[in-house]
Amino acid sequence: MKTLDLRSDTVTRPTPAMRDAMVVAEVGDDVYFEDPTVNRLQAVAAELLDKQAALFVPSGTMANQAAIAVHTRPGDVVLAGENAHALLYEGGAASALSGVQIQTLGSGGLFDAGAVLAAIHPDEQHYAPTTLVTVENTHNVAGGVVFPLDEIRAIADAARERGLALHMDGARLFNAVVATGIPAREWAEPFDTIAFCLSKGLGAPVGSMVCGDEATLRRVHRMRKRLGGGMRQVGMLAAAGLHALEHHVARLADDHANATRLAAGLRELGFRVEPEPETNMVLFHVDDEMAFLRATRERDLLVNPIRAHTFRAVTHLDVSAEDVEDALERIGQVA
Ligand code: TLP
Repeated sequence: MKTLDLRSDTVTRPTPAMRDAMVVAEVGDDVYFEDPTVNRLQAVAAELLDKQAALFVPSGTMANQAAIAVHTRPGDVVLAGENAHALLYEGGAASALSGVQIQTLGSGGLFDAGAVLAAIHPDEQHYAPTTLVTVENTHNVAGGVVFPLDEIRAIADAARERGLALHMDGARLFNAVVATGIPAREWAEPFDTIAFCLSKGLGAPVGSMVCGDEATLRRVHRMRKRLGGGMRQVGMLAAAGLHALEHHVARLADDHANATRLAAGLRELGFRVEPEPETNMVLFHVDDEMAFLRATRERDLLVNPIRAHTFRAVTHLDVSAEDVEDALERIGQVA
């Protein structure tokens, strides 16, 4: 039986065409700025997001943490949505490496400008300075929800007025782009830094980008070095990223359609699906998580529990429309 892996869009394997592009990539020592393929990827990313500069980093975690480090000082407060990846799933890096506290706002990954204004600490000795707002778009455990651009703009206005910096964890920014038709540069405009991943829905084996103005990116660059992320002949990985940006953005619409079909099928089987999928993730309710996990694993179907009674299924490059029907059939056998 074919293993159906719906744990995450991180599990994709490079396509034959992507592997071909990797094999023939020109390379050089990127610490000397001499890898032409990395340089091209960085130029393409900066252009796409209409920012002055972009930097190739090994992971989404490093992208977020390098950005948090340059926007803050130890002791500061960073505002973020509920269950932000940078808070829950980055090994405690924000506190361990930058010495900041993350304060969450709103629910389901979303919050509004009023919540930001209400949370900002007064400039008084008792309080830690609030210096950064981060927005996760789309959200990894709230069900791939898109953060509405109007709300982002209102948050950015409020944050700027109070002197806060803005960072977007856009690990799945291109899912938001494809779901809304709003170009990446419009999403990026309100932010000082934007991180996006090549290794999620875009299907590259590794790599993320941090984009922003030149002065900020010089500081991110030093932070990447400090974190051990200075890489050498990584043009082969950058080639995968370039291939992904060229060939795997529009096809995210297929993942979204597959997620919508999966949600409908799960409902037909009697599952409560919430929220309605907007992108490539489906969250569904299960009473007995352990029994469900065991029964699905026995049928070579992989899905992750993400909190009590809730499973996450993610569609991606290696999951076809037929695979979705197959997954529904296997779930039907255990439901
Ligand atoms: N998310 C992974 C897990 O770590 C939970 C997943 O399967 O969703 N930002 C967001 C919004 C993410 O979802 C992730 C990975 C990251 C950052 C970190 O990226 P990597 O894994 O490249 O460090």
